[in-house]
Amino acid sequence: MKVALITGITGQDGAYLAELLLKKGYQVHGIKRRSSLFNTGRIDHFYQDPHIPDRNLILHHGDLTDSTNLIRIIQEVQPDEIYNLAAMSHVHVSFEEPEYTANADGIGTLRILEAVRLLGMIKKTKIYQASTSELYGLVQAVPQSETTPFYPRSPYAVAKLYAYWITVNYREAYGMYACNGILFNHESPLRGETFVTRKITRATAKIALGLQDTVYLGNLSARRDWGHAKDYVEGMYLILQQETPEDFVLATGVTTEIRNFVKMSFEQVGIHIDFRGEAENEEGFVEACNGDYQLPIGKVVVKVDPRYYRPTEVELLIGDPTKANEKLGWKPKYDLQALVTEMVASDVDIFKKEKHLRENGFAHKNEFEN
Ligand code: NDP
Ligand code: GDR
Repeated sequence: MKVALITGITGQDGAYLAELLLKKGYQVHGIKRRSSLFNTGRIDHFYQDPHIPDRNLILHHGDLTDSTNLIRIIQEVQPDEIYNLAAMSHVHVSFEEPEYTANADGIGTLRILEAVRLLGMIKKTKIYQASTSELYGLVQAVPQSETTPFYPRSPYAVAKLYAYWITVNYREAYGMYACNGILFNHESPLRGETFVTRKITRATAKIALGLQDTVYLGNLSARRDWGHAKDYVEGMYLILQQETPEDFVLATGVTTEIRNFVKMSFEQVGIHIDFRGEAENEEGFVEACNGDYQLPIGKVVVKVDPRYYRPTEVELLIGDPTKANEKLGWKPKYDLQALVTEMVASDVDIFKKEKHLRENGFAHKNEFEN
């Protein structure tokens, strides 16, 4: 039985990847952080109680900022494959926590590589590093491929640049099987609530159901290449199954403005949104509403709040997945429409339940939106 260790197993990608590897017959170990509240919501549906004999999902407390902890876990688990997905992954927050981000996202990767090297496991253990399209940053060329130069634009991206190159360096210096997956944005119903897609699909559901009036967003003109996380974790797995370790871009090759994602999301509930011209603080208002949900025409439901602007922005991402198509046989199954449909349906479901609880006095308004 193959053994995998996933850092960041409680995150969006960790949850989908763990499920995929369990289906493939792996024994899956995951590192989760100690927290004051339960933080395993995304993996609870396949969580296995520690008292189950021969269970194949095992969680360990750990942190990418703690070398001795990582060395001990890797020594105990003896993984065939490590998927290093743990990170402070929010670009905007990285401007507020730059040092911590460098520690977890940059040096954290070094800690994993060094642990494998020091434990003499170079020949046994393959390592996947969660690299990112944020590395491309300020546009140098499009579409962005494995050979496009990097120009990171945030403390997050700079930390991930270190992680990218230290992975390449350990591969070249020590012959490690260590690879970067340079993944463009991928989303799902499990996406963190403060990333823009999920923020929009949640707001769509809440506004349609009368639980919220307005959603405040930042730069609506940025463009992203969005795929579905389910497709992307398949790609991560394939990257570690090749003869020789290499780096791969995973992307859809299609780019879309944030404001168009807003429109697509609201269309799902029969609400047509129009934006007022090209002014900096343009607002989005209800142009037509013909679904089950009724909102007055002209009602402003999208507002721009500069607090969500980033000090330096990544304006345009569009990936070229040709290498992954050709060498891995990887092709995304979801297009953006299918992704939006699934995300909105999931959030409508969640908030219908919440509405029901609220209306019957079982829930309170208690939310912190970023
Ligand atoms: P999430 O933010 O959903 O998950 C991040 C995970 O890392 C969580 O399990 C989190 O734990 C954990 N984590 C954070 N800090 C630490 C730490 N110091 N020690 C141990 N664990 C930690 O991210 P995604 O699943 O979306 O992304 C996975 C990886 O892929 C990340 O490295 C991200 O930067 C990268 N990436 C993501 C892309 C995307 O579009 N989703 C695109 C390209 C790269 P907790 O649950 O306790 O917060
Ligand atoms: P990103 O994702 O920065 O691309 O990083 P995010 O969804 O946070 O932002 C995408 C774009 O939307 C703009 N935007 C807003 N973003 C947020 N979060 N909130 C808003 O209100 C808002 N309004 C507009 C942003 O300015 C940006 O241009 C994600 C993360 O998963 C990283 O970990 C990963 O490496 C990259 O994707 C690829």
